[in-house]
Amino acid sequence: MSIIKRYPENPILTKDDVPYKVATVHNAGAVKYGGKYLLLFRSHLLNGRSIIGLAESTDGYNFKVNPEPFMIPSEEGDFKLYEEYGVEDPRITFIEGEYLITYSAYSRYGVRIGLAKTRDFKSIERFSLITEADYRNVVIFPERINGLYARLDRPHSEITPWSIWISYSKDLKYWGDSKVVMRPVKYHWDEMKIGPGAPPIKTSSGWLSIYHGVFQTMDGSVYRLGAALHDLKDPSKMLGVYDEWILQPEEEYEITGYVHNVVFTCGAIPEPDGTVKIYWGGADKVMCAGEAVLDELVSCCLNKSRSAL
Ligand code: BMA
Repeated sequence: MSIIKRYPENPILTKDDVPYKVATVHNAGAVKYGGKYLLLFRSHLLNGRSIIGLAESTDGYNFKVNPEPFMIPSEEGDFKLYEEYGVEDPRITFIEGEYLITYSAYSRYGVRIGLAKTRDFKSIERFSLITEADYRNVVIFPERINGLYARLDRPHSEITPWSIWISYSKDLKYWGDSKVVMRPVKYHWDEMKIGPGAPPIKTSSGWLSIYHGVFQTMDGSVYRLGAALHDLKDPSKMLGVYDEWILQPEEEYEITGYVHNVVFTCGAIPEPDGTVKIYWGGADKVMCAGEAVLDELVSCCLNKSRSAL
């Protein structure tokens, strides 16, 4: 049996649930806010560029989409320049009273990461562009570690398959002390590239990271999800990387869509009962949800680990 139990009524959101014109609903960041579950989801417009919408729910499965988009490309300054082609794949971290949203900003200059902040999911302040080009998948830890903000990210490189790195910051603006923490493994389900998925979740055994891994086939790339555990005090240290995937495209809505054979997560919500709700885009077209037990994911990482580097 799969370690992630799919919600039986998946998909939980499709373009038909969106009151404005979009082609897809996928790759949503997720958070609990004011007793509700919120998703910030990506949608392709009919020109192929992406914007971000907001949906809310009382049970984490039945969502209602706001009448207006939440984030569209900025009209101001540097953000305007670097968001020209769209904003994609938001991740949300609650830290010190604020919700931090990291998102991919696309432009003629490549893809880089923007950081925006909100306290109420109504107004949003674009804070800074926190990478140069050729980065995606930035997730910020929900606590400072040794006094510093910490993030996982995925730079693009020609020399090694795209890997997961860690960096630190005093102010969320300037990042450094970067180190590679995890690499794809040759002839393995994640051999082509990996990237952080949901922001890390604190458990008593370590920071649990749900990431995506890609395998290239004669029929294109297959996106799956995996799990890894980082040391609580020094998250650059890997305690284990589960050898097997935890989710792969199996249902019709994951196999066929805008891009076939994709499950891609940007958010997961830990619950007080030790379960975690995981949200993923199915085939870059719809939003799906499922549930897992945190302890089980942690023991997979600790008991059946492949090498991290
Ligand atoms: C990645 C990103 C994701 C997308 C995935 C599968 O490179 O563009 O947003 O879900 O490809 O198409």
